[in-house]
Amino acid sequence: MKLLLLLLLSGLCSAQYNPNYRSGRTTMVHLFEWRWADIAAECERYLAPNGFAGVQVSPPNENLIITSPNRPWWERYQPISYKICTRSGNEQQFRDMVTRCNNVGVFIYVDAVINHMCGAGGGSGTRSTCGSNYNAGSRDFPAVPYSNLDFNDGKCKTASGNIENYGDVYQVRDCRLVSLLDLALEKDYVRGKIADYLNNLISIGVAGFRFDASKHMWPGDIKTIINRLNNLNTQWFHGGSRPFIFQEVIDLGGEAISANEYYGNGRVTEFKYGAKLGNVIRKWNGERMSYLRNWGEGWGLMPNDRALVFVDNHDNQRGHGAGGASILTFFDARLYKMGVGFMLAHPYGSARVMSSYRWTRNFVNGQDVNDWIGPPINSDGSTKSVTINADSTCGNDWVCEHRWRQIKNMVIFRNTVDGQGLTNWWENGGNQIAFGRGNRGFIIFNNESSNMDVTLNTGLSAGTYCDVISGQKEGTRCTGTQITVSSSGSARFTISSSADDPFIAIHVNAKL
Ligand code: AAO
Repeated sequence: MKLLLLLLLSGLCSAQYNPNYRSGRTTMVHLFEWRWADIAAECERYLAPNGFAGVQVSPPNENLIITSPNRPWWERYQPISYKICTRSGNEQQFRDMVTRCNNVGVFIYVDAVINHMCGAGGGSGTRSTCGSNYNAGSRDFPAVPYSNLDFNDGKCKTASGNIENYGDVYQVRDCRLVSLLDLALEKDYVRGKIADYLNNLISIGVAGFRFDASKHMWPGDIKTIINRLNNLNTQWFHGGSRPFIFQEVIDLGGEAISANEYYGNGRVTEFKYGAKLGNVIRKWNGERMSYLRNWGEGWGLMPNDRALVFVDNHDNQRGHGAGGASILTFFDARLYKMGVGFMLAHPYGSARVMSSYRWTRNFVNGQDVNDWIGPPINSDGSTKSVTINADSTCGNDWVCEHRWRQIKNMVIFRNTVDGQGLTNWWENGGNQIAFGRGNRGFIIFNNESSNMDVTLNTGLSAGTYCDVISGQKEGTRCTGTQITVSSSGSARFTISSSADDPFIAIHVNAKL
């Protein structure tokens, strides 16, 4: 009885750190700006068959329509109400997506914008994605409803009303982030409205939330909102399952607020991950891949069970948020695949893969002046659908990194080696490294300008394996390089420095 209680309690305590994935699945993909109808189809035709665990979706609630510039992606971070009604689709389409994705075991994680409403200069009228009336000047959002009593204007001490100094905790949490009207989350009424919104999503069947701009909310306020959330919908989840929570806190060090203040609430986005890994793979600042031998907490990253990790996100792939120039993106495809390959092979953290749309960058004084460009649109401003080409890539300017063979196969690798520690580490002191995951998988990188020819202990059982980077196992044949593991577990690897993808990954489910 005591043991049962203990188990139950420990289950409850760890609950919001657990993404609730189906067993054998490990990785979510952010389908940035996708329409609900396209996500539903993608769950069925691609994500479930390839072992993806979940999808982070763009904010589903009604937002301000911005026409100057013309429909930027960031208008979705300016809420007008909690009606499910955006360019991605209406409530019925959202429900259909959640149902269809859940039915194939791919769960939905909502980007929850609860720190603020639209910008102070957002004007008034019905220029919102569901046509709801609002008045930013008088702080009136009748479709929630919120009034001027529900914002932090009185509390903020800066002259502009905006955050002016990230060194001042009170400014960061009580003033407006880039002029966005800051909700008074200490008010029971505001907490209730937010909890109602999130509980509506939970009842529809979502499995968890990204809390946008968490640095700008007091951790204790977030906690009270989490405590008001219902358990997940038992149509798809075990009774008593708690929503997965990951909080967006940018902590690269050197500021008044640090990520660890949020560990009690849920996981936290680890922005150091992509920034540091980008430096390593680019070989900037004297970094080398060999230094990755103690990657994770050994590098000063947050505790493994608190970290939500990613190579790039929707902000830092275009110079918003933080991370700087080192961030790897699809624009640097060869390095990007190595970075994502490393992340998915390495046991640290809960991993998220980015899936983007293409835009034309235009750097003026080192700044991309096209960083605002929204998703591909039709002439009426509606978001273009994701079309699928014969070779399984995407059309209409959707990049679909998650469909790149190397990335998709590394998601399967991560699933295959799940639960195994990091083993058989090898390095040449420079930019050639290799490691295994117990007796389930092995990966090797050559990020040097010279060719590589090494024989290493893999930890795998004897046999012929198909490299899932240069190709993959299809039926009984291998479309890529074949690797022979001897009875002692060793194998010879040769990787040309000019290979399309200078890394090789093998695992037990790709054994011939
Ligand atoms: C838009 C316009 C604004 C306008 C506003 C209202 O661009 O000019 O004032 O509307 O009309 C997104 C866009 C914003 C957009 C907003 C609303 O990115 O451009 O504003 O929608 O439409 C901070 C926050 C972080 C936030 C990030 C962008 O802490 O939470 O800014 N990310 C989320 C979302 C994001 C969204 C919002 C929040 C708002 O992911 O898409 O904004 O809902 C430092 C701090 C960080 C801070 C950055 C950027 O980072 O540490 O906390 O992020 O500055 O201000 C080095 C440092 C690093 C530093 C970095 C940049 O790397 O090490 O610490 O430099 O200085």
